Amino acid sequence: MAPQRFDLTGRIALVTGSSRGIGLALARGLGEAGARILLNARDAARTEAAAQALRDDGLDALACPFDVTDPQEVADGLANCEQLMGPLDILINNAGIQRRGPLLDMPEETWAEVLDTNLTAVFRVGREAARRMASRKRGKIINIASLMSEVARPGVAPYAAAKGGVRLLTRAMCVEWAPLGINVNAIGPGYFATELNADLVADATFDAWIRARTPAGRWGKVDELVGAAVFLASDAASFVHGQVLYVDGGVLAGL
Ligand code: GCO
Repeated sequence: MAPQRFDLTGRIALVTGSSRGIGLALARGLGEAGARILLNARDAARTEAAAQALRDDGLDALACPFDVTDPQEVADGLANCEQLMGPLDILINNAGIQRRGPLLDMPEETWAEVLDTNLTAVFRVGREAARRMASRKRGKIINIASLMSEVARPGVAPYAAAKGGVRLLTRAMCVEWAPLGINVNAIGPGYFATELNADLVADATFDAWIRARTPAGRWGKVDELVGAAVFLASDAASFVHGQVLYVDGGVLAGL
């Protein structure tokens, strides 16, 4: 039995972009730690299917679909979340997209789409959640950054720019919202075998490069991110503020 400090029993958590991949794994993990889970994605049917799968496994989960890139949908969505389940204790800002291509040829709309989803939406959903949490002087916000909050590689400039922004937005949120009783931190995943990276996993050359570049010698498994999320969402991290916890198999540790 985990010590009380890691217990999330009764805490209400919203995870954006949680119909699959890292978001779904984090939602499941918070649920297994006792939290009541609100799943979110744009696709209502897929979000409901994911919530049903968690309920089938005995977890307390509901679907709350909305588009994190639409300000009105975010405002209405957070209100709906609290009507569905109650006051929000935990937000994981996970929703994100990847659009790869050479920066020289990067279309304006591609750049804007990535920055809007991966950075501006973190601000937008975070602001809405923080307004609610501040009234209760209590809350946990966990932004999903990336090892690309620190380093880049060719072909992912908008993603890296956005995730670099998430690192400093996390600190900006911290310095304004810690006095309001809200812990804001981030998790920085390394390379994980998810739908977002399916093409990379299938590319034998990239797969070999990542395995050689990662001291742990392999891709991460999405459930290996759960411990960091439960820790940052729990009372065990009550004095942890403004940090990015990298879960990257050691990639950022060396050349
Ligand atoms: C890529 C990948 C990365 C991943 C990685 C870092 O094209 O290099 O999509 O951007 O997101 O898991 O978070």
